[in-house]
Amino acid sequence: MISHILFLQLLLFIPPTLSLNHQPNCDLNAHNQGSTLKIFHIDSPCSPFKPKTSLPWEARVLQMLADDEARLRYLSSLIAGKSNIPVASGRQILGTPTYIVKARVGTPAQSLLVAVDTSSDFTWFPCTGCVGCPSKTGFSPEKSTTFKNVSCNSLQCRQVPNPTCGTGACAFNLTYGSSSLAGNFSVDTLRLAADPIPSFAFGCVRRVSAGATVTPPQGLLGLGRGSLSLLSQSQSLYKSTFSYCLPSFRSLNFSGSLRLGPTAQPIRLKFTPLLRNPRRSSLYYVKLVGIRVGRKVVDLPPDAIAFNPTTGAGTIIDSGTVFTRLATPVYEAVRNEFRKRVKPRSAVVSSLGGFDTCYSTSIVAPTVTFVFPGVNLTIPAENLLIHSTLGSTTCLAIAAAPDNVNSVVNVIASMQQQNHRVLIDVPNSRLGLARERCS
Ligand SMILES: *[C@@H]1O[C@H](CO)[C@@H](O)[C@H](O)[C@H]1NC(C)=O
Ligand SMILES: *[C@@H]1O[C@H](CO)[C@@H](O)[C@H](O)[C@H]1NC(C)=O
Ligand SMILES: *[C@@H]1O[C@H](CO)[C@@H](O)[C@H](O)[C@H]1NC(C)=O
Ligand SMILES: *[C@@H]1O[C@H](CO)[C@@H](O)[C@H](O)[C@H]1NC(C)=O
Ligand SMILES: CC(=O)N[C@H]1CO[C@H](CO)[C@@H](O)[C@@H]1O
Repeated sequence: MISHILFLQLLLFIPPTLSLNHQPNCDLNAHNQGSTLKIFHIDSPCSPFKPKTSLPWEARVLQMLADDEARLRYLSSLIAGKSNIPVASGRQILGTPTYIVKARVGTPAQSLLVAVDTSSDFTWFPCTGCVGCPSKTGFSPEKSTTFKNVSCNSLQCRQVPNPTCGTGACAFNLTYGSSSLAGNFSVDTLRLAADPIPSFAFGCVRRVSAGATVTPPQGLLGLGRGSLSLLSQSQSLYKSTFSYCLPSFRSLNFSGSLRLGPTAQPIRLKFTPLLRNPRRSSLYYVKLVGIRVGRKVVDLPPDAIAFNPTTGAGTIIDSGTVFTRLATPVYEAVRNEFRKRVKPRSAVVSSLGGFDTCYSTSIVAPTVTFVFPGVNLTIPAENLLIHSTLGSTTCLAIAAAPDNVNSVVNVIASMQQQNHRVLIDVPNSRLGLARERCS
């Protein structure tokens, strides 16, 4: 039954150039009602950051895969007490957070398009006169009547990465290997959709170390679960509850939504326990108990999927990594089963960059199902397979985690979450999932 659905989806697969002529509604305010924000892919026609030169699809996909490697190292480095974050080959890793929302900061409000990152706590914006920031358009604290520097003696200052004291104001320095962001820890009113959040604490970035190409250009909204995150700072308003639907990056004209707070959340979801790992306290962990390829339950080494609060190992849901990454033995077992079940059996496997399971002839692929207590997340073909521009190459869009990451983190990434509603409900320690066509 499931494989029939997948087969249908393959037949119905429409190359992007032919898809519905959907005019984007680029008015970021249009659906910013209540506590719901429109969410866009950073390359969307509605984004001012969309690439100026359009790389061919294959090159873009491979670039995203390469960026993910750095992201994985970043996630894996989020070990309590560790502040030095390694960076891959000089690329900046605040990473590839690929979805943006509109935030308004200060009084009167200044609009910024900030990346949402469910695995970061620290929110920051580039501030006036920032040396080395990629964008001239940031936040101008001097134009806001509600802006304040956080004092060095405050409790908040102690939670900041590498706090130092200038002349009474709390300063931070986020280090990423050879790159870093520095500035003053500040508070101001943050407005998301219709909600004002007074005295919201964030990093006002004044300096970026040379050589770094900082993405995202107008800052980052930290939706992690640690103490400095938006959720921790808006407890009374949002109660550590939010959901999102990420639009597919194949339909860049579509938008999704980020819905903050417990009200108006969908109810028809399936839930699995949400776990907290003290070793990586910003991240949203779930318990992966198995993976099916088609109907076959793949034999996986238990250590490679186990949740371990001592080492930080486990499986996380992340919005900033594009392609799902599995610990090498897990990936290999899944990939081998996938290859076995691809029809026709004579299809020849090739590779494309970091993807090692590609086909240049037309295939029928099995489904892949992530099994969590309470939810079986069956990945539909559109979230499982990457097709080259002309439809001539199809790859399994999952890869092995880089070998050098310390302790196992399996990452369920954004491509596999696209067109799903993901609900994070911290008070009830549960994560909800349902298929939803974002628009
Ligand atoms: C997206 O919108 C742009 C601008 O309206 C249009 O030119 C393009 O054809 C659309 N693309 C898709 C895939 O619908
Ligand atoms: C905050 O600190 C910055 C950096 O030192 C300084 O330029 C600014 O005047 C301070 N702003 C306020 C409101 O104290
Ligand atoms: C952050 O601190 C490091 C180590 O002291 C320093 O080398 C770096 O230049 C600082 N970063 C910025 C952007 O000032
Ligand atoms: C998930 O699939 C398994 C079969 O592998 C089944 O036993 C279980 O009931 C399913 N769970 C849910 C929540 O649908
Ligand atoms: C990086 C940065 O902007 N640090 C400043 C923070 O605020 C203090 C006090 O105003 C300054 O002395 C620092 O230079």
